[in-house]
Amino acid sequence: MINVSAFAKSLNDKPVVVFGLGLSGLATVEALTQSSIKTYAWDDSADRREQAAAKGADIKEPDIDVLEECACLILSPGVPLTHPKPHPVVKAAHKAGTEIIGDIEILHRCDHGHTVIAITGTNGKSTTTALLTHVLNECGHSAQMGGNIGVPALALNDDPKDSIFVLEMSSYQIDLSPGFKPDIAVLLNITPDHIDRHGSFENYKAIKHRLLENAKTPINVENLKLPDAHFENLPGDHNKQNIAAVLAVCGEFNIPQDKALAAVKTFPGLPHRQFRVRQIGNISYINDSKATNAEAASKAISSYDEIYWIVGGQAKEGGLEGLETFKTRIKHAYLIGESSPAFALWMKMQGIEHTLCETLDNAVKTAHKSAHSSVTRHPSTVLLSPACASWDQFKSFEHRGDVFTQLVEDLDA
Ligand code: UMA
Repeated sequence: MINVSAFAKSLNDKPVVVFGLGLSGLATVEALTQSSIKTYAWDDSADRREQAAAKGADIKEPDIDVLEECACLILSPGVPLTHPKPHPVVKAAHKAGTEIIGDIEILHRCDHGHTVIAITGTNGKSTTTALLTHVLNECGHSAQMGGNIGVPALALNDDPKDSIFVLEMSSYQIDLSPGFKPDIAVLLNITPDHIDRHGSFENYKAIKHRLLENAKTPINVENLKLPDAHFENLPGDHNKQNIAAVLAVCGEFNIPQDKALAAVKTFPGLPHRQFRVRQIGNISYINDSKATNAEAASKAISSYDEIYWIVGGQAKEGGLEGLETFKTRIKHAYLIGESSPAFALWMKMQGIEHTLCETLDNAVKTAHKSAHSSVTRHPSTVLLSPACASWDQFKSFEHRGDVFTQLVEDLDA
């Protein structure tokens, strides 16, 4: 847990209010109350409110009066700041003249002394964050990962002091970190995503670029020469961009390239990102549930041939646009979720054979059956790479990937 006493001092004895008590909100409450900061907290879920109360928060719905009393509103990244429209608590904070920040801004204001590397981009940021953390640790440094990857920033270990913080930053988190100045910032790529939350692609791009502009050492991977080496046999969705980013950061720590590349080769990969769940005969079952848009799905689809593709969910703007390039790799598609009517139309236009399966359970069983009854003897892949958000049928992409893994493990060999 991060010691937030420096942040506490900056508050001049005023309380703060935490809105949204998910992973990051609850960790924030814990860090704040440990430093004896008077903390109001609210979540629409009663269960979450109870958890925050147990950590010492004062449960109060933040109306204008509460917000006027507070030094700042600490907002969860999942709560709309500007689009599709500001959450009522955001409007109330504006009226009260109360600053709105997120947990990573608090980390920045803590005078913690750790070197901070922030990684952003539309796709590949979790893999790069995990890969870089792995490589730094293998090369004699001490590194921890946090942020969007699932470990809230304030839940990182403050000790040892020489531990490097590698933070995956979503656009939502950057938006809530106006003063955050990382030592190193990495921008991997930008393609349209999260337009619903940022209003336009221009706005989304501007937010991502702000991270680079505020960094002491900015690294824009799109301007780097990508490595020539081949890494096709590594687990996970490694690609040249991840590796270029890792090598560039390692250069800042004077880590020799050959040492960094040797460490890249021992990276085990991340679950839900082109993770091989099982092999039955010459058929691989791949969990790529993290692919929540077409661009991310293209990484997996371009990596395999003879694909039995499970796709669909809550569609992003543009749907499957761009994936037509890979249609010859797809043997059959199995459509799930609310995007099915639109995706079926797209499949028809591309001449891709498809089956409406509605649920993941149906899709896994049907894909398994057709892959095994196929007359070809080529290696083939049952691939969950949905190109969609998961929220129509699942709690999260992790939940969707876990369900897929269980279904695959339950299949008869
Ligand atoms: N809430 C309300 N009222 C509302 C809206 C929300 O009370 O009107 C409450 C919800 O009940 C919930 C909380 O606010 O309890 C929302 O929490 P959250 O969605 O911000 O989620 P956390 O659990 O705090 O997780 C966040 C990140 N979530 C999002 O950005 C949506 C996690 O990224 C991150 O791992 C975690 O902090 C730790 O830093 C997840 C994510 O989906 C993986 N990120 C998006 C992505 O990768 O595309 C950006």
